[in-house]
Amino acid sequence: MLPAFVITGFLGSGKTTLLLNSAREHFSNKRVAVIVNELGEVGVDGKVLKNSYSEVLELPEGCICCSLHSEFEKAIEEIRNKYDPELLLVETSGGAVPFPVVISLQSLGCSVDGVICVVDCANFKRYQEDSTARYQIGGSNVIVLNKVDLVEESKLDAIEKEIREIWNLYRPVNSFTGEPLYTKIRIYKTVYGKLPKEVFSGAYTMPELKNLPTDHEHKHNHKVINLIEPVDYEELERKLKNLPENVIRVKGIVRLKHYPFPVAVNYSFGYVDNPIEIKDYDGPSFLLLIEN
Ligand SMILES: Nc1nc2c(ncn2[C@@H]2O[C@H](COP(=O)(O)OP(=O)(O)O)[C@@H](O)[C@H]2O)c(=O)[nH]1
Ligand SMILES: [Mg+2]
Repeated sequence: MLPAFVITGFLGSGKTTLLLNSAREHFSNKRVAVIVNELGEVGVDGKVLKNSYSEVLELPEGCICCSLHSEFEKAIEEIRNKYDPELLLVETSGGAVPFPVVISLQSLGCSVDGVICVVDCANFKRYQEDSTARYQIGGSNVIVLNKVDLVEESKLDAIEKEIREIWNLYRPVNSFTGEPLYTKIRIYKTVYGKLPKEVFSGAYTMPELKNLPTDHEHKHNHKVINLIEPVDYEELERKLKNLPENVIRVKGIVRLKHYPFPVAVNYSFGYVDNPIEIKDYDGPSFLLLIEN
């Protein structure tokens, strides 16, 4: 069986960051394949991940938990035949719930050793009312409280308490036996997705799933802005910082004035990240805006 981990969590919570900062170093001697599913027509995370992982398969547009189900299964088969990985990491889109992904993986002979939900502590309030976010928490057995650098210590305890309550309520249960999918969770607090190796080395058992969420919606709109001319980075940063509240996330690959390489731009909930060079990118310059 091919061991697999599913990385779930809301838009901008830090899933790709976790794959870049944590998972890679723990498996430096293994053939690791990554499947990444992003909302939006053009993948950004895939390009960034290719800087660190040799085998990255992107599934842009649509969501692997619903509309892209068969494409996802095809992608797993393709990656296994072509690359014969020793480990598979799947980053789901921020709008996906993990259960159907777990089922697909299991039906294709992968052992799902962990479902890791990355929680954006700085924006926890904004999405705690969202059913997708609750199912993401309930369907996971490892919770990563990320971005703890942006919240006060006292608030973290309250977030952790609330996560445990949500997890208890939203765990899927086997409808025959009434047994919940997971009997315990582990909670880690971190910044930039840095996790100890133990997160990826435990074997987590997963009984057969019966109850799947039905009231899960995809509410985010997105639009793509194509940039014809190279842009001035400071001006771009200023514009990003002054976006209207309903724009919750901006990602893109942009050519800059006075800089030799295209860069990946990442903005979430008011924060602009340091741009990352994408040296071998020769596609168009664009920004993808995701709106609430
Ligand atoms: N301040 C802070 N920013 C973070 C942390 N983790 C991730 N980020 C930033 O949050 C943004 C979204 O991260 P990303 O990994 O792309 O999120 P994803 O959409 O879940 O894959 C990026 O700009 C990251 O650099 C953290 O612990 N603290
Ligand atoms: Mg991502």
